[in-house]
Amino acid sequence: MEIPTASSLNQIYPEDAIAFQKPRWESLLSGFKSQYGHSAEFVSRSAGRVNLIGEHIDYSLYEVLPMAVTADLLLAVSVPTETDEPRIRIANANGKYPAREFEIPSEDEVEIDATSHEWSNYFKAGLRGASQLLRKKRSGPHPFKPVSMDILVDGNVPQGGGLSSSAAFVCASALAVMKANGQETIGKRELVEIAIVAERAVGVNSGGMDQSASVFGQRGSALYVSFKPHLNVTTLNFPSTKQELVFITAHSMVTSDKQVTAPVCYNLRVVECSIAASLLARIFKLSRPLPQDSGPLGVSLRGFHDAYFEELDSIKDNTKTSVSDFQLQLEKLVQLTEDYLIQEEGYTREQLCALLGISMDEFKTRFESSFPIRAEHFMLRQRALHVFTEAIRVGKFMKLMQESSSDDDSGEQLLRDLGELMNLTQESCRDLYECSCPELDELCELARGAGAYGSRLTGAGWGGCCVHLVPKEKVEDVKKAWVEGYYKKKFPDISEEQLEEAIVVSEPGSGATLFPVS
Ligand code: NG1
Ligand code: MG
Repeated sequence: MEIPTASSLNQIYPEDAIAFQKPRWESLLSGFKSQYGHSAEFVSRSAGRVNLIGEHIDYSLYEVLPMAVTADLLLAVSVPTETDEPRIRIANANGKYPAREFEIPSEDEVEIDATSHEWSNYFKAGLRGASQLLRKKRSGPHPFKPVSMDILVDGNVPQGGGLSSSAAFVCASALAVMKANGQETIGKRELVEIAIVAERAVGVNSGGMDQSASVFGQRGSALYVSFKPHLNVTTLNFPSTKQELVFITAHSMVTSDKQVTAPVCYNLRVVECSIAASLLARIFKLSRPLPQDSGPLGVSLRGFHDAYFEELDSIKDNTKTSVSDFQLQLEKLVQLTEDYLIQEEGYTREQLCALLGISMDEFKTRFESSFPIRAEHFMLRQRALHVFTEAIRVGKFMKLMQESSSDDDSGEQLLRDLGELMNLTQESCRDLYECSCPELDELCELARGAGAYGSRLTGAGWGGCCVHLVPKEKVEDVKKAWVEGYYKKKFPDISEEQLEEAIVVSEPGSGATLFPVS
């Protein structure tokens, strides 16, 4: 499946978005001209996303269910030929981000300082990923030589909002670099795979959900993304119920700066999950070490899951019952976690070294060398319980979506069931994964009180957005509850415009696209 080329905005956006998008694109292209004195040649675009269910399990290689949204990241690009050394000039339509210029090393990797919070790092990550791929593709007698690019960026995915502005930026950048360097056809999966690895260079050991949704987005559909045995994305239709279902996102106005908080939040969770996988493998004396997989640390809970059940099958030990159904396997893993990862208070490094039979040096190499983390206690029990139960919820959500399409009753029960799964996710994120915050909890409570069927944080959490499944006739009630019970109370000076930006009815949008400028 290849990245589509669009010739009109109608191919990218829904009808009612054109009135807003047209002037936005026009101002991007005229802004480009005034910035560089010549016209852009093409626009590369990739989308933000809302995750409906499956939170913090992509890096453990479990399936997730996001959708792309209409908010996106645009890169207007030209390829100037008159420069001596290949170089990048990049500016942003948002004045908050200063213009940058740098040379592209012709053989080495482009350098990214993950410790500095620099907006152009996201472009560099895309550039790095695309260059690696181009080098591989053109390794013959005419090796890859990067071209210069002039770029103007315009993004309207809220930053630090859990709608994945970062992945939209990295994917659109990698796509732009491919196109600028003459790679006219690019596979969607190829683009996603390079973007996943590339984004980690920015300092966060992320999974692959965001890039998958950003690139594969399909107007009107949700996406079912699996990572094992390899990346696979299928579209999933929404059930056709009489009672129309609407997803609304609300921004808590707490910006979660994932890069800054990574050592105690996101990256620490990735490490905890990987340690849990290693420890479970050790406890159950698996005969072989867990295979290296595509997760950020190479050893994932899904890796343990598959190895454990494979081994059960192969020894055909009658005292242990083999389970082939995926959902039952997950339930078994929940039970094993409860029975064997018993330390509610967490595990110290010293305890883990003893339990894993490794030295402190090895522990640090395996779990702490990619990015620094800060923790005294590793909460393996809670994190693994979240991951396994969340994977179960994704399976149930998916099944409900699929089974219901032919259902012609009002669909209320179905929406309630879907909503209930979302509510359980929120509970698990709050209590077991500890990635919510009081503001997100509050927005969820208010929404449920006003008629939402399901409310949960979306994305990494610790701030940012939450997503709500709301029957259409309750949308106004839910908005009112937030405005009066949250926004106006917490931010008395909040403007109408800010409110409009904070509360968004999210429609499933299309993914990465190239747009030639004539
Ligand atoms: P955010 O912070 O919302 O972009 C992150 C990760 C995802 C996934 C979710 C939690 C990146 C690029 N994305 O999303 O891979 O793990 O959190 O489900 O870091
Ligand atoms: Mg992000």
